Amino acid sequence: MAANVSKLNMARLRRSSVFSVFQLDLLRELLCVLVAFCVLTQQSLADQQEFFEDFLKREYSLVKPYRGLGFSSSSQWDLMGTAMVTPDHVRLTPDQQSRQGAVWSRIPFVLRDWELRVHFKIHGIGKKNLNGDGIAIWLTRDRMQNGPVFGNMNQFVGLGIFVDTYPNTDKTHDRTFPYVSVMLGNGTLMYDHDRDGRTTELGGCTAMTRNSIYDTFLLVRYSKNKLTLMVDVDGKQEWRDCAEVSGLRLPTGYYLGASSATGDLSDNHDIISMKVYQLTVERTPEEEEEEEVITVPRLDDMYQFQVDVEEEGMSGLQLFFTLLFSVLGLSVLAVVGLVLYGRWKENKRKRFY
Ligand SMILES: *[C@@H]1O[C@H](CO)[C@@H](O)[C@H](O)[C@H]1NC(C)=O
Ligand SMILES: [Ca+2]
Repeated sequence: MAANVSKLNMARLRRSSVFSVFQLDLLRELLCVLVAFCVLTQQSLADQQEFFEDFLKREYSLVKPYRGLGFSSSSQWDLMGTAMVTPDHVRLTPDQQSRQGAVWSRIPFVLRDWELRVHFKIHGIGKKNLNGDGIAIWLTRDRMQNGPVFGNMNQFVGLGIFVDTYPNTDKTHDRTFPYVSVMLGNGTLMYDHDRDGRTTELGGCTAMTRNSIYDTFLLVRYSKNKLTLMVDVDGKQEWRDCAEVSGLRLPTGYYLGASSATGDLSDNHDIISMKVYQLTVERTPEEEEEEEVITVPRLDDMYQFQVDVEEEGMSGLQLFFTLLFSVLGLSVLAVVGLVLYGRWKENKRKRFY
C-alpha cells in the first residue's frame, strides 16, 4: 500500500517536474521574445533619436553630461566669473549679491538657418520683484567680456536675448516681469539697464520664468533674415509666440553664449541646455542672389522699431479732445459724402429723363 502510494507520488512528482520543465521552456521562450521585442523597439527608438539628432549640431550645443566643460581643452565651452558646472546644470550665478557668470562657446557659429532651444531655470528665495537681474543669451562677435549687460559688455555686436526678471523702470507698471526681449547690437547701440532696454528693444513678451514649477524654455529661430522668439513656460509643451523681427541681418562667425548678473538683488541663474538645430531651408536662385555678405548686424527697416519711450499715455483731456475732433471730422466727412451722393444721384436722374 505504502509502495503504491509512493509510486503514485513519484509519478505525480515526475509528471509535475516534466510539466515544470515544459513551463520553464515556455517561460524562457516568452522571455526571449520579450527581450527581442524590447531590443528591436529600442533600436527603432534609437534610430528615430539619431535621425532627430542629425539636426542637432553638437559642436554648438551645451547638453548633459557636461563632460570637461570649462576646464578640458577638448570642451567646446569656456566658463567665466562665478559660473560653475554641476551634474544637472551650469549655474551662472548663485543666489548671492553682485555676481557675474557666463558660459561661452569656443566655436564660431557658421549656420545660416538655425534654431536654438534654451532650457533654463531661475529661482531664489527673494520675494517677487526683490530678485534679479536675469539671464541673457548671446550670439555676438565678442566673447568672454565683463560688463553691465547681464554680465556682458555693452555696445555689443550681435544678438542679445534677455530674460529680465527685475523691473528697473517701474513708473508705468505697464509691463509684467519677468520680461523676455530681443535686441540687435551694432557696436554703437547701448543697452540701457535703467530702462530695461526699452529704447533698443525689437520685441518681447512677459513670461513667468522665475520660481516656476514647470520647465522653462526659450526658442530662437533664424531663417531668411527673419528672427522668431518663442517661449514655453506654462508646462503645456507648446511654444508661445513672443517676438518676430524680419529684415534682420546677422553675420556668421559669431559666438554663442549665456551670461547673468546679480546686483543688490539676486537669484540662481541656471542653464540646463542650449541646443542648436540646423534648419533645412530651400532658397530660390533669386533669394540666393539677394543674400549679401553682412559685416555689421543691421535691420532693413530700423524705423519700424523706433519707440518713443518718453511718451506718457494720453491724459483724459487729450483723449476727450482727440475723440471730439475725430467725431467732428467724421461728421464733416459724412455730410460732404451725403451732399456729393445727392448731387450724383440728381445728375443720374437728369441723364435718364
Ligand atoms: C547702429 O544703429 C544706429 C541706429 O539705427 C545707427 O544710428 C548707427 O549708426 C549704427 N551704427 C553702426 C556702426 O552701424
Ligand atoms: Ca531689468
